[in-house]
Amino acid sequence: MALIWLQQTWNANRIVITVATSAATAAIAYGIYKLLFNEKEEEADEYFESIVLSKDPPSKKILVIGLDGAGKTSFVRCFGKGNKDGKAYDEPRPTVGFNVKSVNMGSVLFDFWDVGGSEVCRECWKQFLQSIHNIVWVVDASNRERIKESSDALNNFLQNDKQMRSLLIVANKQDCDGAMKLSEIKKLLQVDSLKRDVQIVGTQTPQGGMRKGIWAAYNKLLNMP
Ligand SMILES: Nc1nc2c(ncn2[C@@H]2O[C@H](COP(=O)(O)OP(=O)(O)OP(=O)(O)O)[C@@H](O)[C@H]2O)c(=O)[nH]1
Ligand SMILES: [Mg+2]
Repeated sequence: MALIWLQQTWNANRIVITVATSAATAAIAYGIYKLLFNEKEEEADEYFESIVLSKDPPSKKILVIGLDGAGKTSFVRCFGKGNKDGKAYDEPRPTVGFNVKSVNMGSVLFDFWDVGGSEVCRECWKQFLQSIHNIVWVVDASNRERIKESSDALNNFLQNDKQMRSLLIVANKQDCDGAMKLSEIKKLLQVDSLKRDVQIVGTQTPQGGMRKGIWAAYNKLLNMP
């Protein structure tokens, strides 16, 4: 009896030891694999903390337009060094008229012309075309109901731009449930056939929340003709 008990205990212990050894071996192998082949991806500097500001950089004038509530003012506010705790601004109010924000981004000074998106303001968008280099179109990626309105407003507006300036589409509110992906937004905005440089970036700029895509947007704007 005692012999059988001893044998069973010995067998059970052997199983435990074998499982523990296998787990430890797998963990060590995974650690070595991560170390050798899976380097940590560099996180984007969404707060521009690594930017070295220069004196009197050349300016680039950007027109920021799109439907009301898309997040234009929120997007523009994300540019500039710092504001990591998000306390610099209150919840944005609808823009009546326009705001200009000049921000030193190191090798370039961005002049953002952020114009309101209400129907009245839309009438004025074309007045800003004269002096600007690039156009940013902000769209609320979480609002399917207004995507057709956004597409119509964009394509109507672009007819005024005979210089065919480069266009950056900012698919904002990617943090929201059901936000449309970039390929879908591009299709629904009907920009694939435009005879101009069109780029797109996904962003999120919630008030006081985690921002994303601003670093990517900055790099695109920097390199746009
Ligand atoms: N969840 C979420 N909310 C956002 C985001 N960006 C902006 N908002 C909110 O959307 C609302 C409208 O943002 P604004 O930046 O004022 O939009 P706008 O395009 O400037 O609007 P107008 O000035 O009226 O043309 C505000 O309540 C913002 O806090 C985002 O990425 N995610
Ligand atoms: Mg605004």
